[in-house]
Amino acid sequence: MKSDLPRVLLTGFDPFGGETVNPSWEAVRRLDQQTVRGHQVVALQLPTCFGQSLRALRTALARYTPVLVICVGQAGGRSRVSLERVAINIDDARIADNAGKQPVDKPVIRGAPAAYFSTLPIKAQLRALQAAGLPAEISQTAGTFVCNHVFYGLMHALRDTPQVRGGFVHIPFLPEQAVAHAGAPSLGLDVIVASLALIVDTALALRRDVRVAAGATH
Ligand code: PCA
Repeated sequence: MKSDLPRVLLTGFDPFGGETVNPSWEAVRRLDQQTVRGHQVVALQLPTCFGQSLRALRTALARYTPVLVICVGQAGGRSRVSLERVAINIDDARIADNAGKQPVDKPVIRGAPAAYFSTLPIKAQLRALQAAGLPAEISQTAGTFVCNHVFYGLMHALRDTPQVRGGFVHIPFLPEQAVAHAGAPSLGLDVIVASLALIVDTALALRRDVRVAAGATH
């Protein structure tokens, strides 16, 4: 499993909230062991559980010593691949996680900063996706459930190693999931996999982000 190539760690989650699949795991597992710009991709599934997910992520960071980490999660209801800008130090669960835990207004990490920014070149990634005809957006919130929890814990873990970049990407439902959610948008797995491959490629190609407006008024 280990090669001499520098590694990229991609994570996805197990199904939660009554779903039988999670597109984040379905997508990242398709990139497992692929080589992108001289880097080996390692895909890891995290449990959709507060605490446990972060422990699994920290173990993988120590085991694989990746140079780039992109965590991916399902955001049912979103229509585009969402490049997350910021992780916040709060757990506030609207539903129980897969272990039955439902923290309300608890810090992810006590005493740690209020927020961390993604260290991915999200604007360049947005541009690359748009140029390839793949629907994408910058998102100003990763929510307050397990995805934000993992994103925050990742950025906290990487805080003293700026050469290791990290961030989070939310993806829509797959079409087969959207069937059960009237009106919910979806993206096919091939589109999601192609988007993630381009997101990895762009991060490895660029050290610095580009400056293009992609903010929101609300
Ligand atoms: N999405 C959830 C957690 C796991 C996942 O895939 C979230 O957005 O928090």
